[in-house]
Amino acid sequence: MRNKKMQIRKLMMAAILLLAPGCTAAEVTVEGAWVRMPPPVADTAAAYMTLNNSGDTDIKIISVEADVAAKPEFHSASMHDGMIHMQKMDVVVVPAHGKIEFLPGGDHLMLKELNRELKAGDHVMMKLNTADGQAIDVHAAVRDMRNMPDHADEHHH
Ligand SMILES: [Cu+2]
Repeated sequence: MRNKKMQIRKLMMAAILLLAPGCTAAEVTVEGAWVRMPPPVADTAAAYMTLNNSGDTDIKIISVEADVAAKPEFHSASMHDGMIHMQKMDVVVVPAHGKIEFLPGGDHLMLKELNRELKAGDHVMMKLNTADGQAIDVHAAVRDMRNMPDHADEHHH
């Protein structure tokens, strides 16, 4: 009797799992997004965030939009001969059951052609468009890092 009950339960669980999909909810979640306050004259600012993918498939981000910049783009940063080289990433892959981190001193989202001045506490809205047609909203606050001690090791632009 007990076995039968278990079996029915298992069947019900399976049915629920089968009904659930087509699941349009984004599997990518955004963590700790922020924008570094640029100097007043700058027309670019760097944004940082961690993208987590809880899904079974890699998610490809193929374009970015931002309310404060005409040309947001992901950049990879690498060190050659003591100099940081940046390269535009046409596609950002968030690996299945993994994450990709954009952190100070490393890869970042560059907000190019800012359309207004950014001040500490301002909110920036970004949208990441995936190859499979999802849009991931990113909300980030602008932070003034000029007096932060941990930023001495940085040489961005
Ligand atoms: Cu850059």
